[in-house]
Amino acid sequence: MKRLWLLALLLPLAVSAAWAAPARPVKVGLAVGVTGDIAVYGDPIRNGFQLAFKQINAMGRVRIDPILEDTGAGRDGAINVFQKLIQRDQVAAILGPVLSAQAFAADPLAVQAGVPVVGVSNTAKGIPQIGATVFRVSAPESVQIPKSIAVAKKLLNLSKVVVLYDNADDFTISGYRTFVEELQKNGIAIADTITFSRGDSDFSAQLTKAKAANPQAIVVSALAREGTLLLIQGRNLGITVPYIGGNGFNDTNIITRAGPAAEGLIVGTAWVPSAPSAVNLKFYGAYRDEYKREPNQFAAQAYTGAQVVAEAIRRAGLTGAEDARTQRSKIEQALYTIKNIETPLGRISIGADRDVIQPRTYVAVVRGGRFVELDVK
Ligand code: 1QQ
Repeated sequence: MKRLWLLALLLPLAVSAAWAAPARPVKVGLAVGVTGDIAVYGDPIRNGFQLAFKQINAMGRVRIDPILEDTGAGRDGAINVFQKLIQRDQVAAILGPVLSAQAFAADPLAVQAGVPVVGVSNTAKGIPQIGATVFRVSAPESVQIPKSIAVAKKLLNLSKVVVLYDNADDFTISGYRTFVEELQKNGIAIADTITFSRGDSDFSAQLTKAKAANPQAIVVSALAREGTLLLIQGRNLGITVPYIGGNGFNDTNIITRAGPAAEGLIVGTAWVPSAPSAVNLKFYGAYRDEYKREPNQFAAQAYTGAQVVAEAIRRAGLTGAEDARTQRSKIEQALYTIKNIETPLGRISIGADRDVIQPRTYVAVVRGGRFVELDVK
């Protein structure tokens, strides 16, 4: 009798404890290119995701099963991974893919299936406009480039540049167009516009032409591999003027590889290690402990994307028992409610247009082998 009494007393406790942490984890797909020439982005992105989900699951308010799939560096790889995650794994949401070009190719599959996608590194124009389930936390180049050009103009007293861009990638083409608009708005003359294509390795013809135009700076819209080669080969050809790069240059590997040729490079960035918020300090320290290296912008954005998806899952009240369709539509709705949440990128919101609203972004210059925040008043 006494025992029964005890059971009656403890049963509600046991039941509510079971309800507090969802019975089944919610599956979230991570579509990341960790091989090929975009691994410089994919590595820190994967790390940022995995660190965030480890911490989130340890806190126990939601349970998430992150499923990592390597897209490689191309469009087809991204399409295959999206198909697998959506159909085989029945994921509730997808984080990724790395490149805007991959997002334009693969995100429509998720839109079709009603699966929310949160981009963490896509910065071309038009990403959330791919469809009603596509969101992003990565500040677009249309927000970043105007700041880099304004700062570079003041710092270098710019009146004449050459523009070099990769005409075979959606992000680099989009960035190129934004650079041109901003240069024109600022009255900076474009002495020459020179193209190359993703996969090229010898840029001597382009750089010789650029040098001949005698610019004060070289504006470059490129991904990391080509961007690094442009820095190195430019320096070898005697180009000493600074480069102004887009988001593709946002990684310290470029400095490690290009060495002194990276000095003076100016880049807009969504994250700086020194951002003093408690969330950023916690992220920075935990990342260094886990991976024995500094995080970068891509890691910080990935961590933020994971936080945003987890918060949407929490707000949607998912237990893990719902069917995938219900989970997907509830997460999609909850993503619109993300306002002013504390992340390593600062206090960000998701706008009605599904794009990130990030109050503070930065411009950095490479000095002494490090990215240094530029604050030109
Ligand atoms: C894009 C980018 C690249 C630099 C991805 C890391 O911003 O493709 O949109």
